[in-house]
Amino acid sequence: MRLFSSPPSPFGRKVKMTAAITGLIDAIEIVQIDANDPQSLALNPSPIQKIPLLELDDGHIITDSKVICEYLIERSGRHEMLPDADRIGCLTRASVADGITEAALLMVYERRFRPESQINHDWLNRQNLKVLGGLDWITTHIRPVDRTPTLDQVTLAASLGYLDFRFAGEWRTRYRELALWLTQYQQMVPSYQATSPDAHA
Ligand SMILES: N[C@@H](CCC(=O)N[C@@H](CS)C(=O)NCC(=O)O)C(=O)O
Repeated sequence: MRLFSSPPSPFGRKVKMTAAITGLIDAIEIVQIDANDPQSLALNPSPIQKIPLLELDDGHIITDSKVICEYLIERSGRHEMLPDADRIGCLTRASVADGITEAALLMVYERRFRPESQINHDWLNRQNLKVLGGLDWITTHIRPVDRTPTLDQVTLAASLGYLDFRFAGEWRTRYRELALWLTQYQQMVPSYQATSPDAHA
């Protein structure tokens, strides 16, 4: 299998952590996509030019990080990552964590792709409210880290890691419980450190 991703991608990080936890990481070749290099971008078979994308050995593609993670969980048989008894709850918490990441990513893109004079501060504020609303909600819904983390926990860790990476960890002052939660996650899940944007995983 080939995973098209890039070190800073929070969605790619989620998939890499899931691959490590499910024991499938060694079956995956990682193809680094450089968003600033058109030749590199052309390598990605995604029809919508997004990463991460997983290409199977038979050429089929799987897009969207949540779908890729579900595939890896299914293929590995590690169903405790997405327990039947709480499947919808787990996917909902994962969706809120993904929503935090999406809003944060839109804020990064707003500054990256517009000249300073055209940056829409109302839009930035709107996205920031989604980040804060998501963090508020997830604070009261996330569970302590298990020995095998569940998909929502992996998703949240990738999301908080992205806020650390792109927003200098500003969230930590207001969300101390989540900061503690992330410390525990980091201690229990070695692939968190291994997939840090700085580790070029
Ligand atoms: N819902 C998608 C989001 C993927 C996504 O937005 N990836 C970003 C990089 S982290 C991307 O490909 N951005 C390029 C673009 O939107 O053109 C997923 O979970 O995989």
